[in-house]
Amino acid sequence: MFKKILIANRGEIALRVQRACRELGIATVAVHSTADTDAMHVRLADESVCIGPPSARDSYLNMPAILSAALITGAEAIHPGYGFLSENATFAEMVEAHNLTFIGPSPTHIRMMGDKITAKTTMAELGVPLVPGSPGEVETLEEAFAIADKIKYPVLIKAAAGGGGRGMKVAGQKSELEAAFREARAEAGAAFGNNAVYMEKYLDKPRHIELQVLADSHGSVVHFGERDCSLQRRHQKVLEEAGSPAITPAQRDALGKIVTEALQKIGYRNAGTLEFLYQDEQFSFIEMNTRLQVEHPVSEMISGMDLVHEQIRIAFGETLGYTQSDIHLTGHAIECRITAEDPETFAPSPGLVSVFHPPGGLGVRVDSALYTGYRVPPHYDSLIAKLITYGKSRDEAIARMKRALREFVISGIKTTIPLHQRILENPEFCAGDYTIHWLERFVASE
Ligand code: MV4
Repeated sequence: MFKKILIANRGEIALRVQRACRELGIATVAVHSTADTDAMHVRLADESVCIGPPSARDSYLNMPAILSAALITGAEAIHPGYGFLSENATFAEMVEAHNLTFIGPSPTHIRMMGDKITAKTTMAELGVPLVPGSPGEVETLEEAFAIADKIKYPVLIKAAAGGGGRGMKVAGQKSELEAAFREARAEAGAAFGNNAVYMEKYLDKPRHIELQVLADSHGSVVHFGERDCSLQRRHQKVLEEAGSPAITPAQRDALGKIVTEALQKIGYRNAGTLEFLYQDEQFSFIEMNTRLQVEHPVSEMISGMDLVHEQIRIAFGETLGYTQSDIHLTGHAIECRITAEDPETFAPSPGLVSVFHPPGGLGVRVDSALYTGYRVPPHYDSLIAKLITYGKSRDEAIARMKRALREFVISGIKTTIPLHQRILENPEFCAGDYTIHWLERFVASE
């Protein structure tokens, strides 16, 4: 096994990876910006290296500084966490070029899935269902009109380099297509330096359902069921659950079989998540994420597996050592993402945490890098804690979440705990009756 791993991240996910390393007997190297000198991930690591000033560009995205930190500390592998460099194929290549191991997929697969058009054409060839749309890039307005006539309005123009909703334009009818096409292209070019766009039929009330997979470097691929991530605000996930209240075990098994066979055919390795839209009993693949995701704990809770532990073993070249029939998904898990934001206006609320008292008890997990006296810096993502509850049933997980949210004390800064409390009191949420539009309407109606 690796003796030492560098964790190229901060906050709760840096702690999450450190915990897995500690349990595997692997020493950890933290990297940090000058704004994170007092951060928990620095305090708990075996060693730490300052890699630059507060701006993420100059620190957590600074590839030469991170590689140097790995080389001077004698780390053998780098875990990128999520965000930052986690889906940067060039970084993965640089890691390998320095004879270090990137704990994640191959640069080729990161690049393949980073281009949404290549991701979709690859999956389509492998028999994964897609939304009706353009077979690839839409290069001209004439082409756009022809495809829209075929798939019928409303249609959506998406950026090939996009994802997470950036650079998307809806055309409800023919008269709106020209503007949507031009705007999507211009925005994609400006935001990503790549103006390639594609087109899909616009689904008006889907759920966002994603499938968690793991693959070893010897051709074994398994899945851990789905997560329902429909509760989002401005393309930011707010609450996730495993499994989806809308999916039956038979649907899960059928989708899991298609996806694991597809990934085996392309030789995918390490953790991955396939995103689907689910509407009218149909799954449509939209994107694949080639990293560990924020919401991975809900899959861990229902499977009893440590996904980070598995990522590290896989990166070292070990075999999974189990098959799909060894994975038993039981019960239900919910994650509330708690951010340092005003729960009504969503204005950022960094600053001094005067009291941090996390909840506990049966079926409660808190992934957070906060502590009493910590100052939440203004430079990074506002996620400060993930509260995860597990129950034998969805109702039990909900009851535990309400109880845990009442116990949770974070003073000195504003947090979204009150928003989560209101969601959990809502009859539609409790009935599992929601789509990707539910949360925006809920927030607006309050
Ligand atoms: C869609 C869609 C409707 N129809 N594609 C937004 C982010 C990106 N991952 C995909 N997105 C969407 N793609 C088709 N063909 C609606 C969305 C969408 C969305 C998806 C998941 C979760 C929240 C969302 C909020 C608005 C739009």
